[in-house]
Amino acid sequence: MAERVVIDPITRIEGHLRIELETDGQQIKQAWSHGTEFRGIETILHGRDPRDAWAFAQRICGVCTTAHALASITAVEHAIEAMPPKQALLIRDIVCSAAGIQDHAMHFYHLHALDWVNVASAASADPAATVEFARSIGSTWKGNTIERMTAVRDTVQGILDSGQLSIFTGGYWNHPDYRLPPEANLMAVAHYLDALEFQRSIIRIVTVFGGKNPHPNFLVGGMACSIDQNTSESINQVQISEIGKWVAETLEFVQTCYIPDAMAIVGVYKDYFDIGASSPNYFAVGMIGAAYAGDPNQAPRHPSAAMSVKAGVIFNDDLSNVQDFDPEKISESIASAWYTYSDGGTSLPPTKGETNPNYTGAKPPYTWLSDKEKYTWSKAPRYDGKPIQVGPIARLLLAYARGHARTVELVNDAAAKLGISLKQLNSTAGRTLARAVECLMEAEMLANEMFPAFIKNLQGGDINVFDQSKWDPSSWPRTTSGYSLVEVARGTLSHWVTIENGAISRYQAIVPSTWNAGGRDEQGVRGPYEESLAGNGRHPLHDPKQPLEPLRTIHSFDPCLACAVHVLDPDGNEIQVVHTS
Ligand code: NFE
Repeated sequence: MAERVVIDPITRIEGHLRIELETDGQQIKQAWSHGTEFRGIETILHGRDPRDAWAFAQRICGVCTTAHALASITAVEHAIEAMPPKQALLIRDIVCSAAGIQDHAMHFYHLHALDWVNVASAASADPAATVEFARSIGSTWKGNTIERMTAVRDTVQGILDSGQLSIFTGGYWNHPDYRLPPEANLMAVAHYLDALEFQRSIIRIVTVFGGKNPHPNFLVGGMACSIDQNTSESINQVQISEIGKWVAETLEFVQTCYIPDAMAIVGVYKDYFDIGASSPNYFAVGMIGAAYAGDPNQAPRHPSAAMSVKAGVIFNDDLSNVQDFDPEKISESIASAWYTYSDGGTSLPPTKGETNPNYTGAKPPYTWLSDKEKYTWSKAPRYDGKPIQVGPIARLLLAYARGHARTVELVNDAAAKLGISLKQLNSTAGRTLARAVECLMEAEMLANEMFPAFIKNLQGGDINVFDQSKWDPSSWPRTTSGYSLVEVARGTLSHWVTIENGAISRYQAIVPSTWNAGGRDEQGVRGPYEESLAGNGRHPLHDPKQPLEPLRTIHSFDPCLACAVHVLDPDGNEIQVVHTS
């Protein structure tokens, strides 16, 4: 008999994602993805000066603030035909990369690793054997010392002895499907702590160029940072050499710590390459960091390694037939979302998009939302009417299909080591692996291409980071519109703006987590989160009281529901309600 299971909230941060499941035995048969908070930042933007939009739009999220600011200024620049200087665009690439790498590392270690790593087990590990284990998986991370492992083991033991698990409270530490030996668990917990330090360190790159983080400063027409190598008030030689060190540290961390850890973990949980397959359609406009003002089929505004892969769409897992990307095929369905459209329909393209909230769900505190047609605050974006997976997996598959040499090399190497096929990348473990591989390529692009190009330009005397020719609204058309497509950590982010008489009259953001978290459309076709859990009726769920397996799968998308839903927060006749933390 079908049993109902509710997991709410589902993430450690951005906690307004709820998953409702129907199971039979130990298998998931049906799934619904719910964004349970309306935010409506787009509405706040109406009537404002488009040059200020980035500062509001970046408040869509507390994680990918840089991503939204960048998408916003790029959309506005498209509308008013502003062209930032090359050095400003390069600084944006550097900032975007630093933020993207931080985001991926933070996701792997702090938001996902404990789905696979048992912290409690780490207390029984032998530190010397742990160092040996790290060596055996190819980790040459400088933190792999007996002293460090001993200290971390003692810390974990101290936490367990205190009975207060602090940041590790709420884990399902007695779940039978934690498979790593104690030494692997201790190594991973040590790296979890090291990654906290790493992500704090790398984000200083954003802080220097953007003035602060989160919510760094941007500028329509350029960047808000002035550069003068010889003055203390500007970005100067001291800061530039510090950034050089952080860039090198970043590559070192990803190469010696993140990649070996990710490979080792997905290697132990190899059956997860056959679990969690989702909607087999993908698109991307390039590699992570690619940023287009308008149609990605036009030549990019500046050379960027991230844009060396041409935008494209893959349907039905068919990598042999990549189709051209057409922004006009994007629409957002509200068939399952608590909104109305003024034409009475359920689907609109973003250029005509609307954000009219209309909650028709159960009165809180509710127990079950999925028995109504509308059940979420997340719209359901569609491309050519189809649900699309966006994110590292989409970018990796597109780059592979397009023959991008480094991608082909890394993917083939990982697949050979793990004994998996390319098709198996559409899975829980595949999305996690794709993120790690992509992070390595992004760190390589940052260290080997973007930062050296910035330095070379500086050496040539190029310190121009702002073009003011389109700053004054009198230089803009009376009515104009524009959009951006930017590849950020969780997938393709697009902002769409219409400007009338110098003020914003329409603003829409279609966000990576909206693509992945959205619900069913007019045809009843599930969104990617839902499909990953209910697609084949065989997704495991061993114990409804400890829903570790569906958490692994949903976390593999790196959900951010603050972004997805872009003000109302109800609490939650299920058989089981699980509160995760
Ligand atoms: Ni709130 Fe975001 C990213 C954006 S959401 S984290 O990356 O845009 O999917």
